[in-house]
Amino acid sequence: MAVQRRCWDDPFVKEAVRSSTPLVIAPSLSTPCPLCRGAIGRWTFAHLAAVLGERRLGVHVIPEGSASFARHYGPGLARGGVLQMTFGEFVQRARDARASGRKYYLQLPFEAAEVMRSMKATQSMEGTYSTEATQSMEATQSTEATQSMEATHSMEAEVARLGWSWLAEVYECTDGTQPSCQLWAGHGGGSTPAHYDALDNFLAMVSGTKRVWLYPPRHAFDLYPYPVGHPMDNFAQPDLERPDLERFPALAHAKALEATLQPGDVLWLPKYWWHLVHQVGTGENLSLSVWLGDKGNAAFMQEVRSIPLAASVHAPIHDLFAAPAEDRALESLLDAEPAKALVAFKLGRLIESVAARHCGTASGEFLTELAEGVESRWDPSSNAAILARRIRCQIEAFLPGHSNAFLRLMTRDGRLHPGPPAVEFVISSDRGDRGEWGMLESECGPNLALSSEAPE
Ligand SMILES: O=C(O)CCC(=O)C(=O)O
Repeated sequence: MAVQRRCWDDPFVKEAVRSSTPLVIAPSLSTPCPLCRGAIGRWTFAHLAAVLGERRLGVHVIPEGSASFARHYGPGLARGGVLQMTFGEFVQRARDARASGRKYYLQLPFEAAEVMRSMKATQSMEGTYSTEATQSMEATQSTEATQSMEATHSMEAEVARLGWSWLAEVYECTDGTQPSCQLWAGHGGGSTPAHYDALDNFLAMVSGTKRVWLYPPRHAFDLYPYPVGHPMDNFAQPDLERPDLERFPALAHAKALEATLQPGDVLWLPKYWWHLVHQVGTGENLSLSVWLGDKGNAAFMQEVRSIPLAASVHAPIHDLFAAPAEDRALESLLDAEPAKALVAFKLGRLIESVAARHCGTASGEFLTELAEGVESRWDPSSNAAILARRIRCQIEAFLPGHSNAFLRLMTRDGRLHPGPPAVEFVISSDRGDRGEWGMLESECGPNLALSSEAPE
């Protein structure tokens, strides 16, 4: 199925943003979406090489035969890695790529906080966005913001040309939201493997074509995310361009929405939607991601804390892998309530994180056994049994009557056990913390932690 497509001045755009419905925001009467209008026809490899000069930038490289730019690579550059070079050197390497067989992908993160702040001062946030008003406002802003910077021929001046006020209007961010952005420059053929981000995203196509596959948060467990704590725990383990259904049978349940992005298109990509992005063709491929919003963790933590733990779990613990009707009931519930599906996914990952803390690498086995209902054979005073009870009570509190099915959703089809091969990754961009789930665990974990207050 295709992602819906609407012109950027269609009132539905705001509705799609409000309701977290992915959308391709297309040109209107051949006028590109304001967000990227100032870059279309201007941002070329040659122009950016001149603008960025001697700055050394991170360029991902993958060897001949590879098509997938993971975020983290193996030791050495045998499986790919990240090199530092100027934009000009990247262009040269991209030109030589046909001979070397390698692929290069330049990824330049930058902040646009200042630009958004100055835009806010000059714009009215009221009412519906009209095409004419938009165009004149963007033009004024672009001129004012760039005049002082144009002389320096800087990336800041380039960034100021983008349609920040359109974005602020559409995203309704009057609260000082600070986007983080990334320029993607490739030479075609490579893919960014399936993953989700915890922020909302507007992915603007500037030159070349990208093909995108989107999976809703509800299908997260069908995509076999790497285990919590793995440096790629927001990535799917399988290669979704070449799915191995024998090894990853649950992939058969995950149906993607598809979109092709051309210059002037912007993909509205709500947070936690999984996405796989492929650069089509062999020419210059330039796009821009603008991430906005908050990760929703504060709301999640409040929600989890505010649910009183169920005192007991009424659902009988039986041979849980043989209850398709229960599975279907949970799946229908999550299909009907995408927001609940997202919180359920986060709760599942939190549980995985807590289990890993107590069981180490055996956590996948532990949770899989729990889903199979074997804990009735455990000594009730053992740590494992206490942890199992707390986990069940937490799930029951959030999804009454569905705790068995939820544990199954998390673990069946080998999702957690035996799990992926041992981690052997060089981390190319150190997150410097324990990642999203570690943070949630320290905030919410006490609900689940082993303690003498565990409900019996
Ligand atoms: O365009 C790409 O290759 C990846 C884009 C992406 O993952 C993102 O914008 O979050």
